[in-house]
Amino acid sequence: MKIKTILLAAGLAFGLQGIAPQAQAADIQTRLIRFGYGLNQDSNQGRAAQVFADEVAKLSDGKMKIRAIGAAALGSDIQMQQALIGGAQEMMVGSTATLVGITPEMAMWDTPFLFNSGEEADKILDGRAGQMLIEKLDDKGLVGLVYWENGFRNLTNSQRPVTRVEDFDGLKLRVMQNNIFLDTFQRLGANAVPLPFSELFTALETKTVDGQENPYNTILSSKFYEVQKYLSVTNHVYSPWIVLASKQWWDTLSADERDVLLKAAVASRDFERKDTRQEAEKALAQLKAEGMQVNEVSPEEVERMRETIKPVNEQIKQNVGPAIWQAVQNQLKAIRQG
Ligand code: TK8
Repeated sequence: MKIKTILLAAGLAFGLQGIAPQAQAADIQTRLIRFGYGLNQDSNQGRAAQVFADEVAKLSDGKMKIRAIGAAALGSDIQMQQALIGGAQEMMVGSTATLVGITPEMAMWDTPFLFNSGEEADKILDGRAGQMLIEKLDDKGLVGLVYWENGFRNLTNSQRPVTRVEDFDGLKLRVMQNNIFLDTFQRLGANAVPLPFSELFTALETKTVDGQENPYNTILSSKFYEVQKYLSVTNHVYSPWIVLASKQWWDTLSADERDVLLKAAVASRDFERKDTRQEAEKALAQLKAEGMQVNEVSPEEVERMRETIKPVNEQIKQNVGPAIWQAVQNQLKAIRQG
């Protein structure tokens, strides 16, 4: 009898205690979230999208469902950005370079030879400067969550090995849809053609363009080696990807729901960078095995390329403004001094 009373009291106590956490239970609704991306499902982008989806499901007890849709099935980067702004799509991941039309400051990340390593990029992107740029998206109808690694870009083409600046001459190169990339490759002497990534494979296959530039991972996962003979190791720029949400939709979410998405985004970012770097290390050998002819570019020639395209920095400075430009330079200096 006594034991029963104690148990009853304990049960009551637990029951009462149970009420408090329940009253504060996470404010999470059942939601279906479309998350679009441009690369194939079997790519570093696709794998990280899956990690994001799994993480969101886990943190929301399965209430928030990410439907990850790859291969640009929801549209090119720019089309998806517009869908987010209009509230017709919830989330996406894509290149910061394709955002420059909406947020000119994003051109910061198009600065040729800005970063010396992925780790250096992480520090800047996850630090104050990266945050300053993310904030610029706010009044454009977009919310930026985290940066993923697209990576150092390298040149491929079907015509010839590019070992010197002169080899760019007349090459018809697809570039991302942004004036900085257009200007950069025009200065090198190429005939630069802006095209969405979603049209790139076909453009290469039909020889509408001779070449393109992207990280090893993408050259591999998009099977560009099937239609491109030459790969020149230029590492001319480090490209981030950015995970975006529709601001219109984000504003309807509870604080708990936003928290789930932010935490999952950080987890996906950490996974993605590791995965991308591991893959990149092996990718060059795989591309050679697929028959690509790979050439290095000598430090002297890299220096000549750097000098040739230096004037684009002025254009970028104008786009981003002196505050952000200087913040990045200062932070880089601090990192390099250790
Ligand atoms: C994928 C693109 C791609 C980018 C490009 O949607 O366009 O070349 O490097 O990753 O964002």
